[in-house]
Amino acid sequence: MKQQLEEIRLRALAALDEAATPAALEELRVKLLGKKGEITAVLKQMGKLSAEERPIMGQLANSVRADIEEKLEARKLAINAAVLEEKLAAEAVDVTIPGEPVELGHQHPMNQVLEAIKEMFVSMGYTVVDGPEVELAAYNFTRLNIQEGHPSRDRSDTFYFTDDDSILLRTQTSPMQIRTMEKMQPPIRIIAPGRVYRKDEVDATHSPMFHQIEGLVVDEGITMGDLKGALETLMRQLYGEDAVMRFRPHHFPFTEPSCEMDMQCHKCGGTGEVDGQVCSTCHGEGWIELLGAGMVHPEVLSGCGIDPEKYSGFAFGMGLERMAMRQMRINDLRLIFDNDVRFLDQF
Ligand code: 2NM
Repeated sequence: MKQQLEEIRLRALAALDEAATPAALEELRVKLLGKKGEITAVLKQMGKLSAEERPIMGQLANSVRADIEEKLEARKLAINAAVLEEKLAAEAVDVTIPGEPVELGHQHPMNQVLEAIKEMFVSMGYTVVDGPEVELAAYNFTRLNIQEGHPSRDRSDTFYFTDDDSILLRTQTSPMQIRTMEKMQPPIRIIAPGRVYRKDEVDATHSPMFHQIEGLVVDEGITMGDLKGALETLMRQLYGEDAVMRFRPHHFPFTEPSCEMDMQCHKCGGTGEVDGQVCSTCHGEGWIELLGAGMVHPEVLSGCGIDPEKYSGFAFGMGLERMAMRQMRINDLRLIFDNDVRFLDQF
């Protein structure tokens, strides 16, 4: 029996060292220590022993059982640690792998130009105003001194909503100037950027929807000199200190006197020719038309409750697409509205 027990101890400890899974350990525990296990089987033979041998064998059996239990516990801890280790290795995330790059978008070129121009006016003390695109003909035309029968009111040029031509899509942002003068007394210094609509066929330079920035300054003693100063300051900031400007007489119903402002062509330097060819930028003119402007008509001021004897003002308007096309060298207006990312990515 003594030999049997010693043999079990040796074999059990070796087998436990080999066991690699919790299931293998459990199998060994049952086989060695269970009710029908090897140690129980040996103890069942104790009856054959003498009274002196029995406690000695009992002690030996207990020490074998204790060794096996100790080993079982130690192996259980080791195997669980190994299983955990393996699981952690399998599930490990390598935080040092570089991430997928996220492609950042940017402002539309039109908004870049709009923001730049807004910023310049705001720095000169102007306020930005915003208002309805669906307007009353009264604000879009009549109160701007554009009388019934004026060609710009024609149904072939303007989008009307009603048969009596009283509601329309604004053709300019000047109704915002009227709305502002109606609400506040001078000093007034505002710009009104936004969408405007005219019945134009789409081509490289025309679209039925485009953007304008109009401006208005009304105060005591405002003159054409203030107009020239403000617009020259703007254009020098946009096109450089050496930009050359000129003002030409023009006619608008809502301003008197009225003018247009041109910039000398940067490509041909005003000669209209490049290498003996007609300049492609100004088409041989030597000048590029930038905007329209003028001194607000006294009828427009008094129509808004502003006394033209006390106050005077200047106003101007420019097309934002044309500004963007010049600045970013875009040769076809349609590209601005297509929103093809391959185009937009260039800005
Ligand atoms: C332009 C050209 C010249 C203009 C005039 C006014 C108002 F309301 F004050 F009379 N707003 N905008 C104006 C003047 C607009 O656009 C080419």
